Amino acid sequence: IQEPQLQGQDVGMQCEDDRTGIGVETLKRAFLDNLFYVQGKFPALATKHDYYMALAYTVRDRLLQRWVNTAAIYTQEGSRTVAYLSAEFLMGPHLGNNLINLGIYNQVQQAMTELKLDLKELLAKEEEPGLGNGGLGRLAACYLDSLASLEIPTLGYGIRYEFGIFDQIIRNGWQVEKTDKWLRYGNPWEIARPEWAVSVKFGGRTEAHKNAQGRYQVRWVPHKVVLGIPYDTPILGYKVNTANTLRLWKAEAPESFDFEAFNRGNYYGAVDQKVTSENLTKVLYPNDETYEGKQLRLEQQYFFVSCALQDMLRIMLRQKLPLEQFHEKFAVQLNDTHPAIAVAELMRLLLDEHEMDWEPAWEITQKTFGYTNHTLLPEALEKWSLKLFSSLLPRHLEIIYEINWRFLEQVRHKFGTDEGRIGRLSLIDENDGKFVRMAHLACVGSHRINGVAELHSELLKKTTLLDFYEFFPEKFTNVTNGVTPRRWIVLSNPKLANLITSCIGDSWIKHLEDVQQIETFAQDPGFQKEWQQIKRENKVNVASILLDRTGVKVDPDSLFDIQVKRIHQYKRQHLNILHAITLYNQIKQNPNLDITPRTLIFAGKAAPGYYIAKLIIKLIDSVADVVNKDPDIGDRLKVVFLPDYNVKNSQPIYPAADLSEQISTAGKEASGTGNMKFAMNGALTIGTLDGANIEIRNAVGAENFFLFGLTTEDVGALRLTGYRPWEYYEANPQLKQAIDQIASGYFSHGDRRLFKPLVDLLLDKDPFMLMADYQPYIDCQQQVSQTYRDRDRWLQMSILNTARMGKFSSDRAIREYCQQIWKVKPVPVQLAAAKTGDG
Ligand code: AZC
Repeated sequence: IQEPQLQGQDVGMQCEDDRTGIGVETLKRAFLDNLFYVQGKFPALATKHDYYMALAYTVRDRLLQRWVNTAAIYTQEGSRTVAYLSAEFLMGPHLGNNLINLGIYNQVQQAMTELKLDLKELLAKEEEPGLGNGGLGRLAACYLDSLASLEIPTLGYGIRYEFGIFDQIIRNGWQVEKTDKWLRYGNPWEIARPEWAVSVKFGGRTEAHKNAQGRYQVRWVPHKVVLGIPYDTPILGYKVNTANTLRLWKAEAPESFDFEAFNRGNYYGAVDQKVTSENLTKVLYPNDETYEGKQLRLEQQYFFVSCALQDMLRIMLRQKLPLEQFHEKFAVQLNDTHPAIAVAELMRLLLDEHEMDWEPAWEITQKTFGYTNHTLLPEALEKWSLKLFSSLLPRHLEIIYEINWRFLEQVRHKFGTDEGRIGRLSLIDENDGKFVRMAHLACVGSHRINGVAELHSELLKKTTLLDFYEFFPEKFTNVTNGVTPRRWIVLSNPKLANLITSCIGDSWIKHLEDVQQIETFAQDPGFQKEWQQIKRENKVNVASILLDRTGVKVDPDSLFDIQVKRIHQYKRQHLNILHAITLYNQIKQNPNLDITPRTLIFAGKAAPGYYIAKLIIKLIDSVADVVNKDPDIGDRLKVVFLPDYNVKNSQPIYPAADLSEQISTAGKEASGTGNMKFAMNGALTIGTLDGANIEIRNAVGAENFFLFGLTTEDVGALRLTGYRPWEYYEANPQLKQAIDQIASGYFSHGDRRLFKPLVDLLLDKDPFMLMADYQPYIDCQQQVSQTYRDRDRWLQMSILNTARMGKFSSDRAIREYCQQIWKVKPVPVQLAAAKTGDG
């Protein structure tokens, strides 16, 4: 089928009508129209969900005008485009964000009020697409927002998991996982594009054949073929006309019904192929920073990467661009190693399907890719056994061998035959079985390699990727992470946003450096009072959420001390809980103790197979149970675990924090992004010199940051000289008491076995050095409590934190990617230009 050529004059609307207008009356009419014609309901029968859907479609109509125009301009201009490849996109609810970016939040709120509806209630109805685990997936979402806001042509490519990250419930203190059926009631934000489906091959074998010119080529004869169907979601930038595309792929069987099997009388067999094909994109693997060597996971990775690259080739052909210009048309970013197979797949497409020679194909490939590493944890380094790899991707293994052979030749040329070095650099790990090392493939196949904070990028060069750094130092760079102020301030903390805007105007929303201007108000009593009032209202809001979801009543005037993130030993939620136990014991020993009242709030999911992480949740819940019920303690200390942490539930949390817990073992947290969200919203940080904490502290000033603990060098040195955790335990009565209580069943109704694995780990190996950092942490927390009592001082510190966080906008990060890695420029979209076709 010939695709029609898009003409500028065919798209766009001439006048404000019900699909584009943004006046309150127009919005009301359009909303009721959608309720009737899309949901098939009239107000008397409509549910809250119907109203949500009607509003979502009303907003989507307004996005579509911009989306279609954006596509038209990119097509007309053949714009250089960023392709962000990520197995995870943790987008969060779309409606609120789209209202902000369209600049129609207030009008829509008024329209709903006039219709006797509450916009907040409708926003709450949206089921978020939880298509990611945590850090890396949420970063991808912030980056899409900034790319659109900066008018950079972008395609986000990923997987349309039918079930995203599990819903967490807490039963008797334990995490229980529930399937996330986010598509159950339909998804108004996506549009399926079956006309752009592609085929993806798996398994089978390769064979040589002669092409038309009599040249030998390789042909891949697969064992099975799966269809990839793209589902597109518009990603609108903030107050611009740019609406980019998030393109997620769903797997389907090429022929959903096997008539031969059916005619043989095998009805179930007839649908079998459909079922197995669709399993491919059924569920997101819920592991955060540990890879699982599962076949289905490799299938998912190859599936979406192949779909994405084939889609890019289709776009090139449609725009009549020669394939030799692939790297000029697309800058492809690999979000960690999950899409690293793209290096071999692009080679295969160019060599086998488009009959290019090796050298030009390899040059194009290397110029196309950039690779971002997100963790130094060894258990996250993906490697696939040769057996699995060759059975699933036989042609790719051949290509990887060839890449490896040529690469190691260059290594020999540069360093001579240093077999140790060659073994360490090889794409094939032969130490203990044979594996394909995906990080090595990504490094060799990319022209840039970056970490996500200064310390992390330095450590990559010194440790994990040292040999690669020595071989091609020019590839290495750093881009410190950032987060979008649209979702994480404007949408999450509207009161604070309004206060800032009333003082300095609203330029800060696009240029977060401008928020610095509020520094002049840091000591202004009137401004401080309003600042404090807003924080208190945000805390009252979270207090009511906590009461509603956990039954625990907390005092909004207490210090809100919050740690929200995935549960991981290196993030040390258990160090935080040791502080809780210490405070508890101090009050028990001295019932009249005048301490700063605190509310400790935890939230986060544990990987379902990560036993110690689940036990840490159980410990938090158990300590909470004892502390919260003890009449001696009263309002001086409360501990709460808020279930089911996700983007939606996190939005009210950051604005309500007084203290942000960023207490990972130094050298383990690549960057962190929650640390940024908290500080932007005026929380002070208690943290180690790890990840982006270091840069946050430099930005806000050491005097406005609570620092404690071992440095990365200390951790290394201590490990070398012999770390003996039990010595800290023996020498410190407070620490000993806390550990002994956990061990003796004080928090577990006398059950001594329950927490034994955790206690043994801490006293024996303590791989994350809690014992060494305990006393410095407790001392630092004491300082926090003291400072909190000086309200003016605290408020000033809080204001200065927000004021100095400009650097941590994802807009800054994306500008750096554009300059250092992608070499791509903005392409502004004018609605009028696309209409008349004269742009
Ligand atoms: C996370 C890092 O742990 C976190 O420090 C960082 O801020 C975030 O990425 C974004 O860069 N890593 C992951 O989510 N997952 C993996 C596999 O690293």
